[in-house]
Amino acid sequence: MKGPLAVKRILITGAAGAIGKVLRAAYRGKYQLRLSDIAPLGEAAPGEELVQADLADAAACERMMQGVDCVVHLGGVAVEDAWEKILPANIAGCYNVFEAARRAGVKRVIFASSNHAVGFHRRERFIDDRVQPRPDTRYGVSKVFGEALGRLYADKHGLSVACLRIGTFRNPDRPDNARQLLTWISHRDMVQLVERCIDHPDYHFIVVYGVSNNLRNRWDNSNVKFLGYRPEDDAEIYAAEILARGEVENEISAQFHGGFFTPMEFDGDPSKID
Ligand code: 15L
Repeated sequence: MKGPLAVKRILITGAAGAIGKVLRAAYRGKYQLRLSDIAPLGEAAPGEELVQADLADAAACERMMQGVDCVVHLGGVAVEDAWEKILPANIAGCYNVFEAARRAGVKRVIFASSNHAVGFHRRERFIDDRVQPRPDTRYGVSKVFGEALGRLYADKHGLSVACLRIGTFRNPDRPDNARQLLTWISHRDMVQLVERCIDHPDYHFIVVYGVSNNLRNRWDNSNVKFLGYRPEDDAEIYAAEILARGEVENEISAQFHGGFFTPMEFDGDPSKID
């Protein structure tokens, strides 16, 4: 990063989505917020600027980037979808965001990656930030692409970049099934994690797992202790109740970190996936 980061204005892309809405409410008054989405964003509150735009539109990305200190890039398709949807939103859109940030002199980009970038690692393996990409879907491939772009823009252009491999951000208060005993992140932990990534004065390129303090967590964040992320919630208090339901996870899903994304369109051989 070129010089210390003093954050004034944050651009949140995908601000009308599930994570965006929660961050918007939590950061109102704390940062100057520029909120962008292709979907309607409602009325602007004091301290907010709203930009309705398509991230596949490079010129629109350049305009929304002016005067921004830090981007929280959440925009794009958030689940598996057809390539025709993933390509403009998650590939071209992600490129447009990083490139517009570079051109505008933005110092930091926090990219919402996903556990699905590494979804085909076996679940019995505890994985960290250095494991190879093993996407489980086209969506997962788009997250690997975004992480690679982040690495490029950090090394080549000096942007400070954090890639958040988010687990399951759904129910604010509790996990909903057995896999989420591992992968759940509560809303308040997500707010804390992104805030730490915004406020930390100096890092070059980091990969962080977005997960609560779950007893059954299988993702190692020891590389980013310096951020001071101290998740407050633990899915485990719901474990007995969830496991008593006796739900059986899909045979393929249960073997891999990516869970229910891994059996989608699956016609491979699980025994070959080491
Ligand atoms: C994701 O990346 C998705 O955006 C979300 O819908 C969840 O399915 C989550 O991963 C998960 O792995 O549970």
